[in-house]
Amino acid sequence: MNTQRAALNNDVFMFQHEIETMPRVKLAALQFDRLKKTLERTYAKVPAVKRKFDAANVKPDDLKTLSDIARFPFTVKSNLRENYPFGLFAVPREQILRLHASSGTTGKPTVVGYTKGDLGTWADLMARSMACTGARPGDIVHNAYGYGLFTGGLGAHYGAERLGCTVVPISGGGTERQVALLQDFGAQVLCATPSYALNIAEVAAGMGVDVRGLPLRTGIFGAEPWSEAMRTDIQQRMGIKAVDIYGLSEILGPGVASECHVAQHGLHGWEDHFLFEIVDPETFEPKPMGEAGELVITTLSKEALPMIRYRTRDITTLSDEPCACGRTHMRIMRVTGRNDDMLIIRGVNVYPSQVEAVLVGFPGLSPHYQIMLTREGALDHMTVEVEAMPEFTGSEADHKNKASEVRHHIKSLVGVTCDVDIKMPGEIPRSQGKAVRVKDMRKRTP
Ligand code: DLL
Repeated sequence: MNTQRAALNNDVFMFQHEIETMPRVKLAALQFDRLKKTLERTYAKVPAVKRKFDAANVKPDDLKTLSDIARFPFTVKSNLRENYPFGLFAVPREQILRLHASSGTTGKPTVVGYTKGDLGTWADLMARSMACTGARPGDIVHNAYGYGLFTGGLGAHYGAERLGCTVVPISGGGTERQVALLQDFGAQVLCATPSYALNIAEVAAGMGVDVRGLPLRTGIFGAEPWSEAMRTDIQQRMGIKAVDIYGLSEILGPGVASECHVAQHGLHGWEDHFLFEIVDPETFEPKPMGEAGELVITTLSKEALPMIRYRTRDITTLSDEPCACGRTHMRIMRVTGRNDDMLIIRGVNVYPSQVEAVLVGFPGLSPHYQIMLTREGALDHMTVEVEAMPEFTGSEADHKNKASEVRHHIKSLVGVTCDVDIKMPGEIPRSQGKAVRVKDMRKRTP
């Protein structure tokens, strides 16, 4: 193991070296074997899934090659709600050691469960993901993901312990205290949503603390869409490497995929545990490697809650190009946004992260923004509110000029016409977890 490690880039430390560098042909064989077993078990144990397969006239035996997965029906979020709370579990409730849930905006929460085996797999995959981002055994991990029903806090917690790190289980909020503990304990690794990391950096600056002077080295940021511009901004402010991590509770929680600190370009999706597909979000036809569409994931090892072709609603592309780090698992490129977060403004499709890419790093602006949606007659209207930098002490006319400059950039780079309102520092609400980027006031206007 050590000699193999030494043969690779010195910088590359892998938590599960043999698996992470497995030749793709072997990986596909492992996937086929695990997929077959997952289909058989789910069909036998989950009546709601059996009914769906039967209605689609397909049986686990119909899987002859990996690409036959396209014959099986999708699972969507509403299937979890219809079977609330435990109806999709494939094991007796007594074998479930942990529940998590996401609140959602309407109706019942989505409930997910884990067996002892699932919790072990999750800790392993999070340890693998964290090592991939550059965390090392012995590091102090300041974990500012929320603890509780959200999977972020406990997911990162057990992964960091599994890797051999010292965990500071601080959760989100109490930002001045976060800064004090980052100073006192000297954490090397920060786990947070990117928007909360920005909040921490800002509060630190207000307290006269320069985060760049602290031992912090790596930021493991995810749970919400963020742009390359935001990465550059956070890296400069905090003097760290900011690395993307992806996951969703229905599939596992964090640790489904993770960027490597070597390339910082796309997230290695852990293919020994998940099968990734991209489908056209309208026709649901499979899309070839490299084409954008909706990410669909099938679990290959989950015991409590196996998921067959779960439609994530996340828009991205897959890449099986070799990576500089030596890992062979394919990469999920940056998730630009969710299907259901896409705004249609006067016929133009817009993701908030595209607007973010224009705003962050724009001279005179701070990276705090919000998108307000209103209705004017029959037309939807978008106003982008963004804060001026504290140093930008222009007159009202300067603010107007800046707003019109930003409006032009959004028009030419994103293609949408909007208003821009430059706010004073501190006027945009700060996030402690997943940032609320869009305020939809259309329902309130007649
Ligand atoms: O957000 C799990 C997680 C925790 C991931 C901590 C990473 C770090 P959910 O609350 O179920 O789970 O939300 C899942 O969040 O479908 C995406 O839309 C979005 N998301 C998660 N990670 C990223 C990312 C957790 N790196 C939903 N980039 C997913 C963009 C992300 N969107």
